[in-house]
Amino acid sequence: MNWTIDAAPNTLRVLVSGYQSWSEAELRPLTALQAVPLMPWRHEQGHDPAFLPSGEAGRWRSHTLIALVRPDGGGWVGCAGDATRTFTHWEARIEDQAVQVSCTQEGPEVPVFWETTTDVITTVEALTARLGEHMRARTPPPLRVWCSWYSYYREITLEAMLENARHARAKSLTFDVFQLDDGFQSDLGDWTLPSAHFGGHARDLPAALNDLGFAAGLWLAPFLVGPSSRLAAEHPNWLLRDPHGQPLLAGHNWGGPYHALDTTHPEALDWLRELAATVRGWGYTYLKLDFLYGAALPGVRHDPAVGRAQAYRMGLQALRDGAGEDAFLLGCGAPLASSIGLVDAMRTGPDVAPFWDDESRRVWLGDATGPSARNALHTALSRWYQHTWYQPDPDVIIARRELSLLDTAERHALAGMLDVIGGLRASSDPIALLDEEGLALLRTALHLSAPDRPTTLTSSFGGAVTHFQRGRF
Ligand code: 9PG
Repeated sequence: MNWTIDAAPNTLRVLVSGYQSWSEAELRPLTALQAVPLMPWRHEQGHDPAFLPSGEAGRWRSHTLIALVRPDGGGWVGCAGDATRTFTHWEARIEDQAVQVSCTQEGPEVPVFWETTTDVITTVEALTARLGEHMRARTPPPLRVWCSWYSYYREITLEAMLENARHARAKSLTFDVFQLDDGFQSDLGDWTLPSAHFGGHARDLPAALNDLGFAAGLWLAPFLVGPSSRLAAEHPNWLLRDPHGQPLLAGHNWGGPYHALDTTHPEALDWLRELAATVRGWGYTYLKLDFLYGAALPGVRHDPAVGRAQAYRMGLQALRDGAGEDAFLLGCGAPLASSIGLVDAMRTGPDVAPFWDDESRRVWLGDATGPSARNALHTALSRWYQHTWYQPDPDVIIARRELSLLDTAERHALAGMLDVIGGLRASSDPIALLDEEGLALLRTALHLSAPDRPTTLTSSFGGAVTHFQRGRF
């Protein structure tokens, strides 16, 4: 499908949404350049390798949603009508001083919306809300989570989890969940085997956390498989393949490349269901399901009739089935719109880091998907409308002064923005490292303003009523 827009290209801005949690979402002049990482080995982790930014000025690619905005706030909005089986790809480009927009779909053809509007913001909210009609019911109020990643990283231990939970209780910090992140497991895929340094087993944590008054949360990258894992050795036929029949390289992290599960393989789906049921049985009611893009990569699948979007959805459905309807699932590194209805919350930006910006990587290497407070805020704010799809998770605040390069203004900006974005409130600071100022900032960030978010989208900023449904947050 193609449309020609009747407007001077240099008067327009373009809104793009990004493919997955860590991809950049932004509003920019249409004539500007959409960045693409100069390192090809970074493409799988931040982008859809089958629909990368073009790297040409004046040519913008977006998943699910695109908008072109005139200086008066009016313009044009395109939005997918369904994201459960199909990826919808948009491109806006300048050709002969005119603006062309095209839409292609990967998967069974589904309807798309294309609207001309006097108010882009309202139309974006209305069309994306339709896509979100099948979102899971919001769990009121948004959860407040302590997560081990942004201070302990892979060095987390059972004892450090408990020590922080004890300190949080002693200081009456209002966390709902204590979530153990990456580092407890022996390898990607070998989730029930502990790492050498963890000092115990992940199954021993939930009861102790519950005793301290917190729900237990666990990180998994359920679609990834380490090349040296037991899972890869025992079930090589469950791996997504490249066109040469080799296990597909699904990205580079943890000191090397890794593979992904083929979620069209019935045994792999059974294993996923069982994995989620197992950790639920250990007492984890909150699961952070990370690197979910792995199941949606282009590759050769057991069932070639199943497309990428659908394969992804099948894998996520198996995890939901295993975890149970009442488990709280947070998606991360995940194709965004394709997760609607299966997750409760979703990371809507790249990782926060204890520094503001990484200019060398963002600007000079063309990669704004890397960790930094700036990248996290920029992308999560550019996805403001996605609260009708899931609870947004803008990632953690950092209130500590130690082990951080953030200055006072930056720490406060990060904490304040979480309240603006709404959704999950999270922190990762070792509680014992916080001085009085840090504790005060953390308490402020954990406080939910009410209402957290509008829940109905009948707002019209053109002079009519702005209607927020209050209560039930
Ligand atoms: C654990 C972390 C934390 C964090 C997640 C995710 O592109 N990359 O190589 C890349 C690596 C790690 C990463 C994101 C991107 O962080 O967002 O909260 O759980 O995994 O390993």
